[in-house]
Amino acid sequence: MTATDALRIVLLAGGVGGSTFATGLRDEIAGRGGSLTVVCNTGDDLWLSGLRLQPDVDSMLYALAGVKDLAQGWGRAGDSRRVADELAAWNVGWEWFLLGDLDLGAHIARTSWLREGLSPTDAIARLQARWDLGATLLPMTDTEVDTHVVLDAAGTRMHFQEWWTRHRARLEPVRFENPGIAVSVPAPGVLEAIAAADVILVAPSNPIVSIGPILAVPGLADAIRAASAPVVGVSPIIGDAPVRGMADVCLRVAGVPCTAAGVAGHYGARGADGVLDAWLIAAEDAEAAASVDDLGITAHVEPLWMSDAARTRALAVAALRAAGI
Ligand code: FO1
Repeated sequence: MTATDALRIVLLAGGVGGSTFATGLRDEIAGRGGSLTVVCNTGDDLWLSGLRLQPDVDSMLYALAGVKDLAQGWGRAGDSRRVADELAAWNVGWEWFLLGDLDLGAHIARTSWLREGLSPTDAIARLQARWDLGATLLPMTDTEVDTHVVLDAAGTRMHFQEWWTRHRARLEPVRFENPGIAVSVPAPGVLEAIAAADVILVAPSNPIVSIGPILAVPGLADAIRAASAPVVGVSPIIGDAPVRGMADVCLRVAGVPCTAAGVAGHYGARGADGVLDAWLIAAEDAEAAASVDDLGITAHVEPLWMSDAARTRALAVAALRAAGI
């Protein structure tokens, strides 16, 4: 690309960590006149209290709009729970899964548009039109592929959100399943964005239940492998522990070591049927650089903690630098 071309970035991301990284990226490329398309995980979506919830999409939406509850990592800042308390009194929904009043507005809007016949992509387009996000938000697929956590050989299962929020990932799973993912198709615009990208980034999101479902949508990983853009990932593991959340349990279930190199190996090198060209790891994991390089993935040691807006933006700069931009 030349200096006059607008930089086109595609980010694959989950909700909590992914949306933080996306804000830094958006802030950085705004000054460079670039465009950002976020392909968001919809594997943790669910129907609850008659409403369609898209937790990762909404975390991304709220973060980019500047209305996310940053301390909590999800939901709207300054939200209240008047409706949630009423629903609990009627024993509707899950008492352990809080739907704030402002958040409920998004769920009701989405569900009413879906009932009118809009696709999830179109509903998300309407939701994001409310704010100037500085990015385009796409779901990975319009097909419902909610994640199930299978708990035993007999196939006993629960929805991922129940396992994650009610049981705090303490029940040992046998595996995760996304029913229907084998026949899902990438949402409109996803393959086109990947093909046209100048750089493809993989956010520091949960590799198994956030990035995993995105890459499992048929055709999506192949499109990344076929893309002309470099693919750079950011490790969600620092010092052998997840930056946030309970990704260590998910990695163990999938048989992936909870290390920066382990996750790089899980994603694999593009040259070896994987998706990565480069992988950002923290200084705490610098000794893993050689084994990442041995996978055919170029390791870059960078500060990965997104502890404030400046550090988050610096991480976005580092990811673009690793892509040669
Ligand atoms: N996470 C929680 O730990 N407790 C909750 O009560 C909760 C409610 C909730 C409601 C809407 C929403 O979009 C997300 C919500 N989350 C909640 C976050 C969510 O369960 C997970 O952190 C993500 O799905 C994991 O990616």
